[in-house]
Amino acid sequence: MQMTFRWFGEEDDKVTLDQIRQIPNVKGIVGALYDVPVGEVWPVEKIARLKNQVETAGMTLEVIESVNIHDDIKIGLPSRDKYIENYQQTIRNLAGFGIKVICYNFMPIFDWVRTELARELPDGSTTMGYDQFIVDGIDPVNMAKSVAGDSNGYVMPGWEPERMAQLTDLFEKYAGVDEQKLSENLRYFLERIIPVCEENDVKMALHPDDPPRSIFGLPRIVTNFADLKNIIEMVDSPYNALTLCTGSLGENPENDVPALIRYFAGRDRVPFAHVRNIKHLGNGNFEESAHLSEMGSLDLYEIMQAFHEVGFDGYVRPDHGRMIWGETGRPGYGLYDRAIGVAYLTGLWEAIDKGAKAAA
Ligand SMILES: [Mn+2]
Repeated sequence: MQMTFRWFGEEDDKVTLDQIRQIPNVKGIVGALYDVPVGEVWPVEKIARLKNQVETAGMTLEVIESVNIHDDIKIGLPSRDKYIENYQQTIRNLAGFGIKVICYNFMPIFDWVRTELARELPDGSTTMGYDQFIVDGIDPVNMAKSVAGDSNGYVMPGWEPERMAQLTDLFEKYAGVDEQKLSENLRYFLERIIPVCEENDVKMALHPDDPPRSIFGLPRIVTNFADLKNIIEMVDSPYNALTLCTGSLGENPENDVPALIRYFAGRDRVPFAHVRNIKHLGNGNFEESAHLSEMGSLDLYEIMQAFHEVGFDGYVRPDHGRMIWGETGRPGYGLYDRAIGVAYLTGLWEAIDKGAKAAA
């Protein structure tokens, strides 16, 4: 297991690389370029600058989250071929700087969705929550406006204002795209991308949909065991892989997260994992709890045990954290609670690892 931490860049993250370096066990940064429009080639100069910043701070840059997929690829428009060519070139450019994993998602229009970004918990911390009843009753165009106004001045991933302005237009373009069509479009993309990944030793790691179910009538194809199995079989290569996000998959109580880890990480298809807890509140509702097992609905010990059992040596990062100790900033991405998450996951791993060695 290689512990990493997500960082949004000098201009757009209150958390500094120097702070991250002081979290025990964090060796690498999960980064991205945020000023390259979706669909364009990532310029080598900008990748070089990011890598240099991270290495100057004493860490490595081997995981990118995310290189986003242009909607024309997901919709299957003729213009997708141009965007796929650009994506291939971005893979080559990133490989030139030692990038090993690219995290991406294949959700139409929206990235992850929450209905509350600062729900107060009994201990006074705040966290993100999701209420299915609110989502069912909402006009997504208005939802986008409320998120834009409620994220402390930060742009939420996938919720960039310029995209949100085109929301009505996007919904029209997706009108003919059902789950089968979306799935075909993912296959089309992977068939053209994975050979380039194989040549350049970069793994594509698809992040599950969040929440793992259809919302706003849009198709979702990365939600459960059957979906994940279907995806890794579309192109049978270790380079066609998954980002196993315990929180996103765990939002559906029917997903057995340790079993998913044993199956997919056990087949060498999980180069990157997001590990966090989630608390089920019934009727599809949930909130993001602290990482500690007893604070939520997932057993983080069993999750780390499952990774250990299959000899996992990929990259891990704590996922979203709560806002604690008066910290303000990008929802889900403060310093303190994520640092506590790293310490907890690292402690679990050390205990599991030493226990396994003692028993051997
Ligand atoms: Mn995640």
